[in-house]
Amino acid sequence: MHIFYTPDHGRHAPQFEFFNGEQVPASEIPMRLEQILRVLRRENYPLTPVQNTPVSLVLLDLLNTIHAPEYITWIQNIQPENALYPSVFNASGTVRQSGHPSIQWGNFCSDLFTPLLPDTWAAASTMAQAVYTGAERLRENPQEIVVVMGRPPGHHAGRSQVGGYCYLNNAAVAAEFLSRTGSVAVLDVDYHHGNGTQDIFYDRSDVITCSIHADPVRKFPYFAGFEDERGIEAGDGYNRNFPLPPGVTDEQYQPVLESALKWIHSNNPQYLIVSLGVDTHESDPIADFQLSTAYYSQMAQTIVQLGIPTLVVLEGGYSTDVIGDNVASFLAGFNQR
Ligand code: OKP
Ligand code: ZN
Repeated sequence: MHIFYTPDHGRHAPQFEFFNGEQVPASEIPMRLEQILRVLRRENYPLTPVQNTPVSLVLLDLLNTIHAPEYITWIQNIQPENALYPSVFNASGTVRQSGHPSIQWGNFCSDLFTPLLPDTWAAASTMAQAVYTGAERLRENPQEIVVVMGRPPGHHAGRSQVGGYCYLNNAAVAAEFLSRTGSVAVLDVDYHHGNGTQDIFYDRSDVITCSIHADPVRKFPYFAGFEDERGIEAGDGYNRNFPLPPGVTDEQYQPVLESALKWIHSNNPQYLIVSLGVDTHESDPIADFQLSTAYYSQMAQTIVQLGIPTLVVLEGGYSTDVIGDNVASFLAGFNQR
């Protein structure tokens, strides 16, 4: 196993978010990764830092492929002095360059949970760089499980619409890169539907996408993640969603995971990317599944049985008391050091 992490993640530290007009404390905070790293160090996992450096040309090319280039150019150049929230959401579907640069956040950001802070680009591009580094590592060492622990997360960042604490789709960076060598499957086990990843690969068959999550009829991202979303054009038949009711237990989750993996296996991908969110845990403050810490080992054991070269990327998980134990339980399921 090889674990990369982003030591500079703390530069992105949102203070609050808005839910239904109310200001509430932010959930996607530096303490999440600090707790994970504390537990992994305690368990003597070797950890490789990926430092913040100017974004590499290869990463920029990958980002411009998976996201609208207008978005990447804008987020790279805007230098907000304070937390930037959209004032007007552009729902027209057409990016408009006119107006004050800060107003243009409304072209891309879809909610009030995802402020753009002065150092958001630094942190988000470093996480994307770490995931790209992990994907390269996996391509050279396919027998090794490669893990990237960093933040902010990415699976809600779509081609040109971002949100849900996500700015750059880290898993999609890896999927796009690896798809140039062989076909890729993305399995998203975060509590929330991976709508950004689905969006980016919706019309493609060389990257198949599959998400197990809370039914969007009651939970974020609300407008995507339904069972009947199967892909379009060349991607028709290459996306699967498994929406679930509240209160899902280990015993109820396991057969759903097996169905998802059976579908992935039937497509014979050369690489597997796991979008790992541990907000499915029973103690998560913003979610309502009932998975136990011990179950994450079983989840990983079930995934590893596929025998596909695997990259694990951190997404959500908001119970800072147990997030480290949950991630460590998952990694222990691979039986690799
Ligand atoms: C990001 B990831 C509660 C509302 C928060 C946004 C959830 C974003 C989840 N204050 N809704 O998938 O874990
Ligand atoms: Zn989540």
